[in-house]
Amino acid sequence: MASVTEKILKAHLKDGRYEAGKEIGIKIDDTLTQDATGTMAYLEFEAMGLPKVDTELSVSYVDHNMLQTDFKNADDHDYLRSVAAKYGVLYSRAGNGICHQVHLERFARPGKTLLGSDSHTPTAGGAGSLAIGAGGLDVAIAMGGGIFYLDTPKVVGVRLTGRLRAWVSAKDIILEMLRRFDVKGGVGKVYEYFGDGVKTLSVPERATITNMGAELGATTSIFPSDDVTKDYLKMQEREKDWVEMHHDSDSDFSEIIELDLAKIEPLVAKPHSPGNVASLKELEGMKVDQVIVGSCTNSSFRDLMVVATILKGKKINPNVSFCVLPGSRQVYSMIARNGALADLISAGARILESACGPCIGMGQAPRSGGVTVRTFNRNFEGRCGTKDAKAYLCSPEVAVAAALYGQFTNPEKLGGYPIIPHDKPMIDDSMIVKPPKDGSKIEIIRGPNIKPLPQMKPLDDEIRKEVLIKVQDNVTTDHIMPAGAQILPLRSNIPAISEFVFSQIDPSFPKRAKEKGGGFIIGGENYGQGSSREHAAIAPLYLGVKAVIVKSWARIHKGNLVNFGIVPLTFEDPKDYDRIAQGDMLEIKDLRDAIKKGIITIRDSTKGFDFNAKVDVSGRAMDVLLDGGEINHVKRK
Ligand code: MIC
Ligand code: SF4
Repeated sequence: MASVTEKILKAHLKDGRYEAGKEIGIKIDDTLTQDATGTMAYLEFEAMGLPKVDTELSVSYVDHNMLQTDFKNADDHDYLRSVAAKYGVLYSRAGNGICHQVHLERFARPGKTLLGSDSHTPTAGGAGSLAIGAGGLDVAIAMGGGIFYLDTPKVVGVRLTGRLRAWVSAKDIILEMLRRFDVKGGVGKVYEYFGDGVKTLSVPERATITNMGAELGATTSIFPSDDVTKDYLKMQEREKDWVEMHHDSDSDFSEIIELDLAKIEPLVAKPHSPGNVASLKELEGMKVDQVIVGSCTNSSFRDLMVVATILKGKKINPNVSFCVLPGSRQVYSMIARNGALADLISAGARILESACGPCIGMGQAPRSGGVTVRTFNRNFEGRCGTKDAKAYLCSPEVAVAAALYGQFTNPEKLGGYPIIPHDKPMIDDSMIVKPPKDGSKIEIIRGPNIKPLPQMKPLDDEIRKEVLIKVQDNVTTDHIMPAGAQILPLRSNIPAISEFVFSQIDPSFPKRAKEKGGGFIIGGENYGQGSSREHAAIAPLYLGVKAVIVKSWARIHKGNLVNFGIVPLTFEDPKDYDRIAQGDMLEIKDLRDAIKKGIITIRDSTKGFDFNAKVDVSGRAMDVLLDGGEINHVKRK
């Protein structure tokens, strides 16, 4: 008797005992990378000195760094193309679409494990894959056939009953989950959806839910693999990838959440957190400046057809800038062939290429203080590129109503709910380049933007350094290592990108860190939530950060710190957080011994008191820390 999650994890178990909270090692069948994290992941793979990837399937996508304002992003694309050919990785070219949407269409397989260097990898859970986001180094190790370690999650069952009302869609289901559980409610958990309501949702709708499950802090989210999954795979000409997967009994879940789909109403996440969810009713009448439909959460054929069908014969409000980004080339070609694209264009939509684009601040930044309404999954302050803009997250239905009326409006006002055709997908994988059988002769192309990885040293036994910065609860990796059109092109150049660490919160951080020869970061609850970018660990490491002491952690970021030899510490008594200030001198002695014991006494010599912090990591991670990071650890072994 087991949940789908447990069945997949146990079938892939390579190390440890399956028991909630305990660390296990699993075999990874498939991997995905995207360009913004991928350059680093492949540099790390190269450093391991292996001749080829050792997975069933590895795909490298280009979808984030698409604005080519100078040589940098194009250099990165060339590097990724050549490295994929050399090591046996499929290469999805720029223009083929957003990694998660393309992966769902062309590769996601029920019952398999997928590890991706992007936090929204759980999108594939919509097709019954156990899909997890991780740092690039974890993915590099998995590409080499290595084990992926995680804490055995609690499996929470989410029982869906009933059917969504007209004008309410999958996005509202995940926003309802976020309304209830907020951005750290899912830490240490997998949300497994089940119940009668599941069959009312198509695979892309399920994927909207598992995608944005990342915002709950969950390890992943998953749907069963049923006849709907089978039909979807059949449409994608991949019926052979289908296996049926269901949980056996309700007692397989550690807890059950009840969601009556008929009771869900249109919801909106307000600035500046995906967990800040309100009913659309509260916002009706509020003026909006920009509306964007796209991102890996809501850019499927279904989503775009809803928007295009509503807009047919209508015009966008003259005060609104309205943009659409199809999630994949497949979706793009389908709406082009069936005429929906023409309907969007004549309504006044600005059509952008199939990519992440504005979701990661690559263009379309709203005006100063503007209100931007997006079908995306994250609305952290400044992420859209305009620091004082206010970003709201909602369904395509709510977005299109706002675009037509120029203000938040109940989409019911639009009349009858559109009927969406079930067009057969256009299958054309010609933008996915297959690697040659023997890639050994291939020369890797390294433009001047590709800089080698920084060297890592074994852990010091004594540290006497200042607190370089003290931050609040729920600090995201977008705060630690911002993205956007200016900074993202530096992802393969650590010295250059490190100049932007904490630039949203305190632009003087990099200079101070260098002047002081490194030091400590103090954080609150859920430190490092959001993206999987390991640059939020590597760049602070480059600036000399030795340890980060917080009240609680987000999973992926904590793993990334360990991978790069920065010690993640947790206050034993969270009240000690209040006693420490930026600039305090902290002293640690016998650090190597303390790591093995799991507890450290730290002296604040400025204020003259001692406090304890836990080294809350597994025995394996302790060894990694002692060796000064995973690369040294692997080399030593
Ligand atoms: C994001 O949505 O924040 C990103 C950009 O896709 C990141 C990855 C990155 O920072 O490159 C993510 O979600 O992991
Ligand atoms: Fe791209 Fe946005 Fe999805 Fe991240 S969340 S993968 S930036 S579309």
